[in-house]
Amino acid sequence: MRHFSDPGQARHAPQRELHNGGWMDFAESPARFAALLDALGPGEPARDFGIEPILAVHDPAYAAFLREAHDLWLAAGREGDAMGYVFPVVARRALALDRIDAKIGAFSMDASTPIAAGTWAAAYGGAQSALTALDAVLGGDNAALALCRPPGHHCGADYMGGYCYLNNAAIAARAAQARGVRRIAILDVDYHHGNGTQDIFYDDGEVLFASIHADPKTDFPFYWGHADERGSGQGEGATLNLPLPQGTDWSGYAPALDTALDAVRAHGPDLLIVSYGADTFAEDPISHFKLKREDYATMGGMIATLDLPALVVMEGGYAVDALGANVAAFLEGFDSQSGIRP
Ligand code: Q9C
Ligand code: ZN
Repeated sequence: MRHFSDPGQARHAPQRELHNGGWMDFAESPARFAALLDALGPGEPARDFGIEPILAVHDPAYAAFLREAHDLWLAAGREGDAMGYVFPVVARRALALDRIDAKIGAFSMDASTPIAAGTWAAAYGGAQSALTALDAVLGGDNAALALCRPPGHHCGADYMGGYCYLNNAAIAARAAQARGVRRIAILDVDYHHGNGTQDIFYDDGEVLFASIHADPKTDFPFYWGHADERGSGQGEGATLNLPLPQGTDWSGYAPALDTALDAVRAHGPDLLIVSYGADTFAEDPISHFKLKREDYATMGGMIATLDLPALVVMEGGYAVDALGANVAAFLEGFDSQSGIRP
């Protein structure tokens, strides 16, 4: 399948993140993007579809904040990356948001999502990559890959978190709907639960969100992704969470993937969006599953047997030296099975 990206995606380069009460190097580094381009080749450039498809998902005040946050940080006399430290768990909407510290807390779910000088350019470029790859699929490609970086699945309509600023999968889903594709399935195979994507579509019965992830009892993002979250209102039953324990290898993962694929088939979508994270890899430095490179080929092949037009968007994966090969294995597995009916 073809792949798409924007050079601006390299411009997001925060220095560090808060981790277990101290600092560590920022795991979601520009080196991830370089490794993907090294392994897969340069691919094709994203086209610019403008801000509207982003605002079909994200609150305009949040998007404006993302764009200006680092400038406000510098204007407040700070240096380095903008980071929040106070979070309004009470009366979130009623707050006066004058200081950068108030804004950044109100638009965040965590303190591991710093804003650097190039963050907006990178997030915007990544969203355009997803829209460009979507356009290839709606134009007749059976599948396409958006090399989004930063990732997207932890951020909601009006909050960032988990290294995510714009929800690329959600933006693509809403853009597809605007072009007449009503029923969509989002399959999230990143190690972490895609809480932002779940939030955005929680009441929406047309968009299935199915996710396989580390049990939030033990893993980020803790407050979402439990098996009893199944959607609400019109969306009741259109959210499927399949949490798995730390240490899960392919023998534990494959049955969950079968369950998720059955749910996708039952939903009857016209488009599949895969939020693909390679942080399920055994050697991932911040995650605790035990998948091997060859498992990604199997996974890709199983997903391809759905026989649906598919947009793949990159989410996490922090074993930088192995990332390119892990993504390539997934693509080879997918492409080898695509067009073959189950
Ligand atoms: N310092 C994605 O994979 N915090 N996000 C972990 C380690 C956040 C991962 C703590 C992990 C978010 C897209
Ligand atoms: Zn992840």
